[in-house]
Amino acid sequence: MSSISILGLGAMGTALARTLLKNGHTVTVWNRTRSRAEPLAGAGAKIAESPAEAIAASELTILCLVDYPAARAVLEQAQEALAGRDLLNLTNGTPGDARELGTWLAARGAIYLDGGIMAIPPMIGGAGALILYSGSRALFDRHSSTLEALAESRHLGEDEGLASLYDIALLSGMYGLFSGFLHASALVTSAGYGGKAVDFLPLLLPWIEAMSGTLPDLAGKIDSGMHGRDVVSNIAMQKIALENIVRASEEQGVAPDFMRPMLRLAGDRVDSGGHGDDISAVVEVIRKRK
Ligand code: FVH
Repeated sequence: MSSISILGLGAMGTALARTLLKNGHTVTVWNRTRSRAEPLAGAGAKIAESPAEAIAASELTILCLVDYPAARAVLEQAQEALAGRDLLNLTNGTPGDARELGTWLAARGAIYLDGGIMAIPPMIGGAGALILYSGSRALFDRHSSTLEALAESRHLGEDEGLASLYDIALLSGMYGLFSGFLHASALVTSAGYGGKAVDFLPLLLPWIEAMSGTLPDLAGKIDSGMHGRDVVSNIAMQKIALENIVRASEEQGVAPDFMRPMLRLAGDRVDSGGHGDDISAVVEVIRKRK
């Protein structure tokens, strides 16, 4: 069993601390608002009086704060305690944020691993939770059995920004799904039809599953750049479908705000001569807009 400190006891930090305690680890906690630490003391955690005290207390320190400025503010209070310490940051941010923090910590002699949590707090320690890691492989290997208690672990590489890049990419997929679901639900519940979102799900879910089956083909086209290969639903046709979605939404009094950007991007590809391409070709349009 190892000793772990947790800095940040919001919903996620608390779930991490509770899971580590349940697994028999020695857990030290610190939170800006001390009252959030007290229930954990009842469960066996030690409360540190400062971030520096927490970092000094354990073999591994995990940060889980609202954002990177908060993480940096906490670490700045503990600069004297950082040299030679293992630090894992599970705060959500960008690849640039992770690399910048890695550089800042390296200058102070700390060893840094970044992580992206692909789970919500009740999933921590259970099946289906995944945490992506990048940065120090040595740190990851040293603490791998501790990390496995939290979630399935995957180390993506030494570049500290990788976990965040893949975390953000997975979240993008999730928000794409949510935005499609929200728009579709607004349509079926719109004026005059009296539909219910719950009744629509038995139609929507198999449709999404069937369309997910086209992703390997689209992924191959994205990787090869061969967007015109074996196309069954060309983008010029799909542009008209998107125009119909926008017009139908307006007729139904539903704002087409989720759908307009997709129509514009597909339209840009068609206008630049890509009529016969697959929808995968939209990737070329958004890459150019970097
Ligand atoms: N909760 C979730 O569903 C997601 C799942 C995926 C990963 N995220 C990320 O995890 C980070 C923490 O999220 P959280 O859910 O624990 O967030 P909160 O419950 O809002 O707690 C925020 C903690 O941050 C502390 N804090 C905020 N500002 C400061 C600051 N300037 N200095 C020090 N600490 C600060 C706050 O402290 P307090 O308000 O209690 O004093 C909480 O401990 C996050 O990156 C998610 O994106 C969660």
